Amino acid sequence: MRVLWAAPARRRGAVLRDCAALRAPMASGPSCPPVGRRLRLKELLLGPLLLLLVSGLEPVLCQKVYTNTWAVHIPGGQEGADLIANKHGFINQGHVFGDYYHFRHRTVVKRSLSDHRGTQVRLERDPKVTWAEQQVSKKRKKRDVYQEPSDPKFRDQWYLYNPNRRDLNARSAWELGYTGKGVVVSILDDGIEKNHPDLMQNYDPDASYDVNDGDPDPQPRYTQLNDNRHGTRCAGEVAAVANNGICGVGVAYNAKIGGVRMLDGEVTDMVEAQSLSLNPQHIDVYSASWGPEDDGKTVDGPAKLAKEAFLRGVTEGRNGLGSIFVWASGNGGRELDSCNCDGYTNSIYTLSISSSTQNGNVPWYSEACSSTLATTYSSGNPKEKQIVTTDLKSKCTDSHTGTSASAPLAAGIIALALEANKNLTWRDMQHLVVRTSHPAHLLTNDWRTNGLAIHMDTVYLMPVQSLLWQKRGQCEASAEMCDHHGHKLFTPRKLSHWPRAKCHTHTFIQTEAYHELRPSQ
Ligand SMILES: [Ca+2]
Ligand SMILES: [Ca+2]
Ligand SMILES: [Ca+2]
Ligand SMILES: [Ca+2]
Repeated sequence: MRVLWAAPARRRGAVLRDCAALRAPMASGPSCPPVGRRLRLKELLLGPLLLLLVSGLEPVLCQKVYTNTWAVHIPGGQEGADLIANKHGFINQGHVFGDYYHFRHRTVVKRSLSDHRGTQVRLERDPKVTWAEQQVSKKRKKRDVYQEPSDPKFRDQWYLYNPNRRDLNARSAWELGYTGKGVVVSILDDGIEKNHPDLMQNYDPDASYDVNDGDPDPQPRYTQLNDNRHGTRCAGEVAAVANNGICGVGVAYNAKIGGVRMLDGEVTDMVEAQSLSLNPQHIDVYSASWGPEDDGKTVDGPAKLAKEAFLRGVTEGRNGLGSIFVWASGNGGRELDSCNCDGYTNSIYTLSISSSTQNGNVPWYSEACSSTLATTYSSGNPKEKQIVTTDLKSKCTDSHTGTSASAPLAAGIIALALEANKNLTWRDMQHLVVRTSHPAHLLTNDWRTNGLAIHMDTVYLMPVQSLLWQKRGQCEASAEMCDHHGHKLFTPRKLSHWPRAKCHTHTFIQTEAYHELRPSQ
């Protein structure tokens, strides 16, 4: 049984469930910027998301990103250049000017942090070649002036940008030119209205599939009660198109968006696995707003194939950087359900996202648990505003709710960070989310300092608002604190350094785990 995490009704016991579901380096310039410039960059990047970006960019700011293309100088004409290209494993992509040619190597990876010395030397040593240089990717920004989206419902998207600063501060990222370009997000749900006028332009068929019917078209099944609107609503939060005169905008309004129709039928282990592993070299972020029953009694999680899909996703997806799985933490607060008993949110491979209301309260449906990594806005009491997004039948709604609405907002924010730095691993992203999350005005009585206190204070002292909020335990379930080879990622000695509370020590351990999992570069 899988439950959709949208729109839980306020009446006791009336949690809505869908019956169908019962089932920059920047790429680096030539050299490391001087300290002064780095500081200015840092100042520029102040701001919630921007903190996210800073943390992501700093390690690579001085690193070159090598492409699989070479500029080669070969006197004597095109035919000779073709022969040289062939001889050294290149394709001649054409003539630039004079005797310069654009070569692309057949086997060298597209982007790499190290140069391909052997290929370079072989080219240079070829007597017909007078000069050759492996091309380095350079970051160039269009010098557009930022203009606020003109969409009619943008003003109602209080959580994206708000003069009172109770927002996700998406505008700071947009102002820097980050809008999700080149990033692909897929919503695993009950389908996506691909021809919705506010989604069509960003719709990506390669990030979409209909697992329920076994065809490539994820169009939702239409019913009188619009039961299958959930996926379309989640999709608009990520990537509704900007400045088209329709509805509002997505957080990452230039990202590509797809949908997998997988909740409108029997949900089996295989259906979940097939959805979680769709096109992992193309899709960057998978967003799921569903899970086991939120009834306070169910303990359930991914079975054999779905587990395997998560593992393959993080190890093989995105050319080894790892697929990013964003998960809604669940709506069982009223039933005292715990998201720690939900094997999807508590998997170390998912970024589990909870909700805060417009006024900064913990919503009545929110489940308190330590596997929650961060919080974004969503619905609250009847007087608080809800989420504006695309709706079935080409409509626009201002009443998307629950943790279902929070996870796609996080997926959109993650898409912005990925645009800024494509080289972030799945694990880097979890760290960015935790370290850059910020209490802002969130009202809750269970704030505690955790093992990451030092990092959190650094973030907290900066004059910024928060993009994602950290709250509560911040630890993953201890049973999961192993790497995928089953090796323990912490030792009792480390535990004893942080005796404050069980949960908090786990946060610290997660950091340790990160260092062990991080690929050595
Ligand atoms: Ca279909
Ligand atoms: Ca729009
Ligand atoms: Ca739950
Ligand atoms: Ca998780």
